[in-house]
Amino acid sequence: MKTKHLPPRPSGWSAQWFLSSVLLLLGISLSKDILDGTNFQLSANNLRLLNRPEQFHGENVTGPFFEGWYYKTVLPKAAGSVIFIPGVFVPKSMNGEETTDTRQQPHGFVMVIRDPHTVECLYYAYPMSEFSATPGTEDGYGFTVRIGKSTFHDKGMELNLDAAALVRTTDDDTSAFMRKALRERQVLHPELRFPGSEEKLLTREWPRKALSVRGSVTFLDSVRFPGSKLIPTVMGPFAYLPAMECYHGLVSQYHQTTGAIRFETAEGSKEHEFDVTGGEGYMEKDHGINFPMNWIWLQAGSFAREKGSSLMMSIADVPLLSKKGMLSRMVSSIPVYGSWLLSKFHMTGFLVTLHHSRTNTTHNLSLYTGSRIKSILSDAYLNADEKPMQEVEITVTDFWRTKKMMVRAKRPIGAGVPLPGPIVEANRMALIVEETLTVDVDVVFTVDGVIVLEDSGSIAGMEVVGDMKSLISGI
Ligand SMILES: *[C@@H]1O[C@H](CO)[C@@H](O)[C@H](O)[C@H]1NC(C)=O
Ligand SMILES: *[C@@H]1O[C@H](CO)[C@@H](O)[C@H](O)[C@H]1NC(C)=O
Ligand SMILES: CC(=O)N[C@H]1CO[C@H](CO)[C@@H](O)[C@@H]1O
Repeated sequence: MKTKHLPPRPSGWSAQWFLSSVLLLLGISLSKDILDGTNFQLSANNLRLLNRPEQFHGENVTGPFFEGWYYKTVLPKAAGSVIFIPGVFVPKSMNGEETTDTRQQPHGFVMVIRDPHTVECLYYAYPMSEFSATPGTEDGYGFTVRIGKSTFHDKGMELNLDAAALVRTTDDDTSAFMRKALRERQVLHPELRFPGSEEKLLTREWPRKALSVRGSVTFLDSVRFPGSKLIPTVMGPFAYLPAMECYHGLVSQYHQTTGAIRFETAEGSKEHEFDVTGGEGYMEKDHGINFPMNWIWLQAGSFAREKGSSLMMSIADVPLLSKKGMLSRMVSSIPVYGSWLLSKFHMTGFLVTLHHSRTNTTHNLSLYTGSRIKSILSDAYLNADEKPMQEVEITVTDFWRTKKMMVRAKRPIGAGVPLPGPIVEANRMALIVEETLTVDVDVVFTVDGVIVLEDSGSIAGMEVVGDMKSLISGI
């Protein structure tokens, strides 16, 4: 007779083992910041604003903390784009140490980048007393952020940025960033080692100009991300974890724009004016304590055939233990295996959303929907004008393998604008990413082998940051 009546010990044991591992992991991710002794308030805000990714999450929060709203406006006929990033940065407490470096103090900022007529990222800084954020009332969605004399909200922005508030990037900062960007490119594209290639691979230094910005832009017919209980934001169920390092929010997948943006010299004469009536826009945001280690981010609208469609892809190496935390110090102190073990505590997360305008559907091929990134291929070559180009091809399928998306992004190397971001190790805002504003993107999206969208977007934005080998090996 076979003894089948007793629950077999080994599997009972492994179920317990499994359960406690899951609980341990959950405990680690929930409590790592509590163990760090910081950002308790941030976790509380994250839970309170679970369904409101567009809102300010920094009320009463101690540093390190950052939050930024990304407003992209594409000019009519996709002739270029202008991007505004209002936000706030709070470094971790310096224990009374004094600093005269604005980017190392708590401050509000507005970053401005544009193409054509590109200049270096204009960085307007304001004391915290000139930053305020209020939740909107209308259907519980609206929000307003005021920085200095400018206002940013869900239906547009009123711009009034004085050249006097500009803070320049230091030469040290610039050259440190250039060296890092070059190193990363050489690792990713060893095939571009032809004579003179170093120079061709370099990030360009853009002219510096003291400019003021005035004007206003109004958004029409914003397409929001359709949330639900399980997927309250584009982060999906991850939105319920209150202590992640970085949260992403999709505020407007697509909208149309009216208005004008005028750039002036410090003396007040017109430098350039962009008419944005008939333009298109997109808005997302980020907040948290740190950026991911390595990431690819791509956002494309302005599709040639299916106007109103919009694609967002974000693939990032996400640490599960904060580097300075007690647990990661404990793990890394384990002899021999410590640093290897610590390197296992990260995962490659990805968010992929495609709003398809003709069918008014948002397709969601993010990690939490069970989707898979089949491949990330990258290639670099010289085009007919001897200009170095980078091509990144990403293929994603959904859980049932019925939906398939192939995205091919093509961008000129070294034509992006270096942007500041929070650098936790340095406890300040410093150049962290080069954003390319002139990316061509081909998308083929099929359902059950039938083509739903086959189109090309232009004036897309793209960032490729950090160790791509590690990112790709994690998928
Ligand atoms: C922030 O602090 C103020 C004053 O202590 C308090 O009234 C307010 O409720 C706090 N806000 C949050 C979100 O905790
Ligand atoms: C698209 O669908 C959403 C609901 O998911 C609806 O609120 C909106 O009005 C629709 N837009 C159009 C243009 O039909
Ligand atoms: C497979 C899946 O869960 N897809 C969902 C992704 O998120 C969008 C927006 O909330 C939903 O509409 C999809 O059903």
